[in-house]
Amino acid sequence: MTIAAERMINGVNQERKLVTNLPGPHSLALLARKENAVSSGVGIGLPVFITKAGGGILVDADGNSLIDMGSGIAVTTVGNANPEVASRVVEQVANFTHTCFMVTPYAGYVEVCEALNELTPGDHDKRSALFNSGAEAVENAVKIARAFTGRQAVVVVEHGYHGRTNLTMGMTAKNMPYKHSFGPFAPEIYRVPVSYPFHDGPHTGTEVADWAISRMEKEVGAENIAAIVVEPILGEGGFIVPAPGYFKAVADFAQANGIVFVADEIQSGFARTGDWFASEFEGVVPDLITTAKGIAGGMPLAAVTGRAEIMDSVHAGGLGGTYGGNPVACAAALGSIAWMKENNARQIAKDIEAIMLPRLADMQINHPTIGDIRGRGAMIAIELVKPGTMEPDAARTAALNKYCHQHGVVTLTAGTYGNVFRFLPPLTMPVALLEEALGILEAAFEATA
Ligand code: PLZ
Repeated sequence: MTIAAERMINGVNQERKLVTNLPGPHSLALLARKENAVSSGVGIGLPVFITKAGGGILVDADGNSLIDMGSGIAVTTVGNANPEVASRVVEQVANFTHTCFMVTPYAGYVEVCEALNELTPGDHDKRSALFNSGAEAVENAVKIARAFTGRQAVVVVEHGYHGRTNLTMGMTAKNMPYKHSFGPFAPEIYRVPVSYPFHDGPHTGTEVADWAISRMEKEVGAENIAAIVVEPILGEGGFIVPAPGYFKAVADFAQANGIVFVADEIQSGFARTGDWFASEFEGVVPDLITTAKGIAGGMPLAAVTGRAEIMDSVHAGGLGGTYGGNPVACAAALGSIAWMKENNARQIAKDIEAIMLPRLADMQINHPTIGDIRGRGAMIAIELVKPGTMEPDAARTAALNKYCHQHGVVTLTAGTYGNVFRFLPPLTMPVALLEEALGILEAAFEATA
């Protein structure tokens, strides 16, 4: 086992400890101020205000220590305030904070692009460009694919999630809370079936890929498609792992038709699933890959990486933005990537899977509401149904989430039907804390039965 066993990480005692009800009085006071100061459109999962974090623990304003099973939505893969990230950020921030790479450049940006070109699948000639958020990376992947192909159509899949900007809202499948009342959305976005093994009955991955391909041919026309954008494991959609063959068949169709195949690895990337990138599991080499979240240990950074001839097809000056590849975020990314290499992050993710999957399978025996257990590495989920049916149980999912929150475990839900409970622990999660969190989940099943 390579998972952390220390009691103290980054000055944070690796112990769940509740000294008040959650949220405690300091958090409640801050929440009242939040309600007066922050748009109510910005929601909060668990309103405990965080003051310090590290390893597998978040400490709140009342001195409660909570187990972090979400990593800030798959971001702090190397742990919160990982010293390797924090020290490089401190050094960079003291030297200079910003120049704008397009005005006067700096080495960190180039070094992050070199690392991305090395770590992403395929040994062809690659280039990268850096941005601030996942949505911005997806937008730019579409811009690049359109410039390269001279085509307009963008194909996405059911249950897909790509962001909250206008284009990426249109590319996202789920209405609430992402799209409702925010249209009209950008044109030329087409949605095709995705392999969802738990719901596909007897249909195989390649069969569903055939339906998707037929839809593209008949409804869009392959020669009109600039890009197909797919998450190799669908994140917000509920950690849907397409059946073997689906992802590959769609990628092969893209290749055969001059379509740019874009893997959105913003949630699944950077060692999260036990490979550097989830595409590798099926041996798919995407033309372009979008990354963000886990790339920089919590600093905002995103990227598009891909085939040199595609990335270089854009006119000079066509890609950029004031902050894209900010030097502090680049320093954080270099620290995060160094930590992942030095600590064999991919193996840690596999170790976490090896603890979680059998434990969840045990729970399923007594709790048949667990209809499906899926995911890879440190990206694991359960889908909850009314026992013996396929009917989604969003109410039970919410009740479980609430129980975990009240007992000091920060958990997240997901899924188009709101019935997926997902786990994204940081790779610095000590084994004992991971097991404790699973114990609380089991108690949550009993308490909400
Ligand atoms: N593509 C695959 O998972 C972000 C969204 C949280 P940004 N997922 C978390 C929320 O409710 O806004 C995501 C993703 C995939 C793109 C994105 C978008 O990344 O950095 O949030 O823009």
